[in-house]
Amino acid sequence: MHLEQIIMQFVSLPLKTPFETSFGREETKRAWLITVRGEGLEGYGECVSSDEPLYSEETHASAYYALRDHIIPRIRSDIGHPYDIFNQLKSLRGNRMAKAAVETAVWDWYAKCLSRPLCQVLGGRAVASIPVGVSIGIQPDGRQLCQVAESFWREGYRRLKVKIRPGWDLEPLTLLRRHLGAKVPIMADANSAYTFLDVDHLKAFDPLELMMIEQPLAYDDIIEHGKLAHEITTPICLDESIHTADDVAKAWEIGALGVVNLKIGRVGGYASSLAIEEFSRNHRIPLWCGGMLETGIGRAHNVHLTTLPGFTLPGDTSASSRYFDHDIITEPFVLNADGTLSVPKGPGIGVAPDRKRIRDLLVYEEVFAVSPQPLTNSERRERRFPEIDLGR
Ligand code: OSB
Ligand code: MG
Repeated sequence: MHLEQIIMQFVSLPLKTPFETSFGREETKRAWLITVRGEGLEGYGECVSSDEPLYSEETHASAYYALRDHIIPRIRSDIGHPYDIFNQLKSLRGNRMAKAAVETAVWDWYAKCLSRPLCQVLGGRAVASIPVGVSIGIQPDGRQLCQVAESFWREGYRRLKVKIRPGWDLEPLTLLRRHLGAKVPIMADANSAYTFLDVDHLKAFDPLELMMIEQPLAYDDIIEHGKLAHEITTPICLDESIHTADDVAKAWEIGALGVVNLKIGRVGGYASSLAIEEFSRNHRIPLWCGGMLETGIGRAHNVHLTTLPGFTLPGDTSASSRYFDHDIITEPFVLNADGTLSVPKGPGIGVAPDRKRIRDLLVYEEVFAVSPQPLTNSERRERRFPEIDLGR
């Protein structure tokens, strides 16, 4: 099978409501959409980089340069299997979100070449739908948190994740627990807002019976997460700390992790995601699929991945309407009454980009030819650095 073209499109679309975390507030979703073309078919991927290097090092600008100068030039046109992409890119350090954007697009394209849904090609279970939860940003006050959380719970979401930070943690969580009762699965996500010095404060969360606390400490504080796990009863879930299956294995070995949040972009694509799913399944570590406020394209990838048997808990892949008034796919994801999203049935990711909507949201576009042979170092260096305006 041969790839001919890779297209990068940068889009900007308003979020329905601002999303606030311990890093800051997001009002707009901006993302690189990747289209790969060949054999008369197209595959789609989305880069989950951010405006600023707060959640991870990767930004939309860093992803652009990584893709243009290093990733796309290494991709050869002849593809036997999407694992080829992982192998062609593994000498490049980091830049996992940028790599995943292309790698996931190639998996979609490959599944379409085989006329099979992506979940089948990935080895997922033959399920019609996947149970999902919702991630709730920091709210102006506890009363509003209770309102928002209750309405998501009534909609059918299977678990509620509450963003916390020092000054917005015990009080609103206690209020919410009282408001919804003991049976509602509630968890908290700190996005690294605490340090091990906060151990006594974090211990005070124990009576809330949270499902887990996600990434309480810094991304590189694996040892401290291990120490914290000995001090608190709330299970620790790692997000920002996990970039590879090896990271999961090491964190597991030292007891720093009780649950894994897997984001395809954060771990560099499907090859790495499948290794993490396998490790978690073999070690019976609860696993769920995280989210990065993706458009319908990235969301479809999350849904297909979540059909794998290792995904034992509802993830953050909510319906399109939770984020956008108007998604960029022709059939947005809707929440079924039983708190699930349906797995699209068509070939590949099974959702189609809404071309008119994308044209309306488009900030920048660039088309690359895929070379039969990877470019040499000097050919890569000779590439020009055009001025680009991402519309900030
Ligand atoms: O920490 O899981 C996180 C969104 C952006 C960056 C980091 C995170 C999140 C979310 C939202 O929690 C998950 C979603 O609804 O996509
Ligand atoms: Mg998180």
